[in-house]
Amino acid sequence: MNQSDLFTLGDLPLQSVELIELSDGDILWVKHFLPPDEANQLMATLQQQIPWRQDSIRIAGKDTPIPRLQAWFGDAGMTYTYSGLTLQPTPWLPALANIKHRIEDYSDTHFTSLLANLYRDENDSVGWHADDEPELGENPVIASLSLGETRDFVLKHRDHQEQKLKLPLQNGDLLIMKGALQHHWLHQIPKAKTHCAARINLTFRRIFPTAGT
Ligand SMILES: O=C(O)CCC(=O)C(=O)O
Ligand SMILES: [Mn+2]
Repeated sequence: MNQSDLFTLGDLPLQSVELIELSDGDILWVKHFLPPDEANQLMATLQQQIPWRQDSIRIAGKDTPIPRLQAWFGDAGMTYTYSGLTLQPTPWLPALANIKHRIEDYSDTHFTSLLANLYRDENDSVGWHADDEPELGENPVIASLSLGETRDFVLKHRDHQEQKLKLPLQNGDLLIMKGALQHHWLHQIPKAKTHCAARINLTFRRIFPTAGT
C-alpha cells in the first residue's frame, strides 16, 4: 500500500477527526463517522421506522407546533422534560441500538436515551438552546449523529456573543460535545436560505434520574 492509498479508498471520503477546543468546553467533530452508503441506508430506515411525532410547546399560553418532527427513545424510566413537555421513551429500535453501541464504543461513554429530530426541509429548525436539563448531569457528554442533508450547526457563547462558530454537519458526521460546553455555549440549527431535503439528527444522552422522580 502506498501513501495515497491511506487517504482514499476508491471515491469514498475517509473519516477525519477535528478537535475544536473552545474557551469553555470541547467539541470533537468526526467527519464521515459513517461512510455515505451506510449513512444513506440508516437515513432511509429511520425515516420509515421511527414513529415521528409533531409535538407542540406552549408559547404565550398558546399551543405552537415545533418546526420539526421528533421522537424520544430510551431505557425504561428515562423520561425527559423539554420546554415543558415530558417525553416518555419508546423502546430502542434494532437500528438505533446498533448505532448507539458503535458510538458508545467510539466515545467510551454509556448513553441511556436518544432524542431524534427530523428536519423535513429548509423551513425546519431548532432555536437557540443548550442541552443543560438537570437530568443530564453537570457536564454532559452529548453525541450527535447527522444523516441526510447538510445543515449548519451554529454555536454562540452565552456571554461573548461575538464568539460564534458554524459547523456544516454532513451525512454521517458525528459531533461529540463535552466539558462545560452546555454551561457557556448555546447552539441552534437555523432555517436554511436555500432548498434542503430531509435531515435526521440523533442526539444520544445519558440521563441521571433526578431526586423525587
Ligand atoms: O439537529 C442538530 O444537529 C441539533 C439538535 C439539538 O440540538 C437537540 O436535539 O438538542
Ligand atoms: Mn441541543
